[in-house]
Amino acid sequence: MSHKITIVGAGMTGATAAHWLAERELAHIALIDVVEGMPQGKALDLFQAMPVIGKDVKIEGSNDYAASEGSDIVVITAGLPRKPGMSRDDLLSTNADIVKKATEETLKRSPNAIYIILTNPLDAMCYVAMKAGGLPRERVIGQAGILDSARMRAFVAMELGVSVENIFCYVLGGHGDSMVPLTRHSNVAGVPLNETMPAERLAAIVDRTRKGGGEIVALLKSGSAFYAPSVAVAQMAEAILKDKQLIAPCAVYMNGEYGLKDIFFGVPAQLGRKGLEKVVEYTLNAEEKAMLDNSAAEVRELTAALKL
Ligand code: TXD
Repeated sequence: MSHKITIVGAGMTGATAAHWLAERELAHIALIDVVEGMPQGKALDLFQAMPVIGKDVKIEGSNDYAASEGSDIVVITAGLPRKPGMSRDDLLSTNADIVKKATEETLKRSPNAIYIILTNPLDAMCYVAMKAGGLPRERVIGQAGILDSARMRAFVAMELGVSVENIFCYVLGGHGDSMVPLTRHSNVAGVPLNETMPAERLAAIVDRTRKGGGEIVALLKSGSAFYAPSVAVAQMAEAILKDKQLIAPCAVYMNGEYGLKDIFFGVPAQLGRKGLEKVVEYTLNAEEKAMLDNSAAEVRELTAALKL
């Protein structure tokens, strides 16, 4: 296997992403974290699972960026997670410094890497990574939309008792409470979503989706969601390394699409070996466009607060 993925931040999402990635036997993995011994311990433990599942993946843990050398993809999860009652935006300045350093240090050792960002506040942290690395927009992609859409799909599956595989939902916009679940573009085995249940049930699902991250933070008491966010990373990495041209909602740099410029924003993105290959533009009605513009205004404000 010739591919390599570095994950900076070996906490809940980082280590679980390593787990999903190793199961797919996609690439060798380097796990990097500031906590002494922790990435080494998790890497060794995960490697010791490989004989059982029969996957030949090398997994190295380190406190030193030297371990990231020669990566095709760098995943950045390093940062502080939300505590109950804390907004994603409270994390802005602390996490910006962490993401900047992680980008600079990894880029020195992997000049062609494609970056997948997870650290919150997500859309602003993608911007930090792009600026810190002087990267073209193709190479910085934020993970949020696959997760938010998967949450909506899961809630629809619970409601209808239908296989999750039959359910397609698209949540666009910023990764905050103003995200935009596009019910008109969502469907269950081809049947428009709004024909599958009463309007108030659908409205409840839209609301629960928007608050989906907070629901889990409140239940866990410490830390935030990690299984679903990290499997989304694995899906993105697979699409990139296998050049799948997979269309999935991701945070990407807007260059006029959807009438938006100079912010990272969740839109349907086609992923392949170049990273972002193309932004897919849906036809939106006035109400949908207004919801996206509202979400974009929030992201713009937060991005401006970075003062980059
Ligand atoms: O969908 C999404 N985008 C998200 C994002 C879903 C879930 C979590 N989301 C955000 O990702 C969350 O709000 C945080 O900003 C990050 C990481 O969440 P995670 O749950 O993985 O947090 P952990 O378990 O605290 O792990 C973070 C690790 C931890 O081990 C720290 O020691 C490490 O980051 N860390 C660092 N590593 C390297 N370098 C530096 N400077 C550093 N600082 C902290």
